[in-house]
Amino acid sequence: MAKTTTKSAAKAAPKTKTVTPVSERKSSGHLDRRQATIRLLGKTDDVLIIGGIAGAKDDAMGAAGGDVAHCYALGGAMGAACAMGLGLALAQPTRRVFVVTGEGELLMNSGTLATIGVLNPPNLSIVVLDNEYYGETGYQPSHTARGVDLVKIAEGSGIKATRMVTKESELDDAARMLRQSNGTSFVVAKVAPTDPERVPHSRDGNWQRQRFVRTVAAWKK
Ligand SMILES: Cc1ncc(C[n+]2csc(CCOP(=O)(O)OP(=O)(O)O)c2C)c(N)n1
Repeated sequence: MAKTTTKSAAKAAPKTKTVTPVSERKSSGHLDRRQATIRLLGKTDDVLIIGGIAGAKDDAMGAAGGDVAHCYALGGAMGAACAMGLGLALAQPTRRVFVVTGEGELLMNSGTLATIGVLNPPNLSIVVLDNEYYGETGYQPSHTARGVDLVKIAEGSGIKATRMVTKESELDDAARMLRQSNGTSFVVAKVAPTDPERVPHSRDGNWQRQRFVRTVAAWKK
């Protein structure tokens, strides 16, 4: 009897991805995600950046000038961005470390904020791009669309320098706080649920990791 191979089964039942059309996406956020990231991070030559899964990594790379060595862009490891940023900030206390993450990713591992609040590295700056959707997987509404407030979770975790940014006029002040705070800083930017502009980048995670590690080591000297 002929066996059904995985390949032919996949052919018989093609994967479908339902995406909520842009016109049906409702969010309280209006900021342009890429422009907000650029304004919040500012000049990035002298900082280390962890770009979270999905659109956040494109926005992080977009703000950093592309697929550059000092920006580590996550793929697949949802929930890891803030934890990686924390480890990096502790290991590199003389460098500013930016984490750019989506609210969906942070919701997956929001307990990390408690550890960040306790350890409180002053060189760690976290930017959450909150579009109130799990965009990458088709724009399913996330918990922040239903009242969950990540700024309050950060504050309850002991992070003192926090800001919710909803308007362009609030970006510069938030950017200053991200650079100048004497403890970990945390900004949620309420962004519009538009598709993030993709940035071409290497998908070889091992190569990317090695490039990032080499950059950190070279900067240390
Ligand atoms: C453990 C795990 N669960 C689910 C996924 C699938 N996944 C990838 S990105 C994503 C949504 C990310 O949402 P958010 O961080 O809000 O970013 P957005 O796409 O909205 O910019 C999901 C559910 C994953 N990669 N890993």
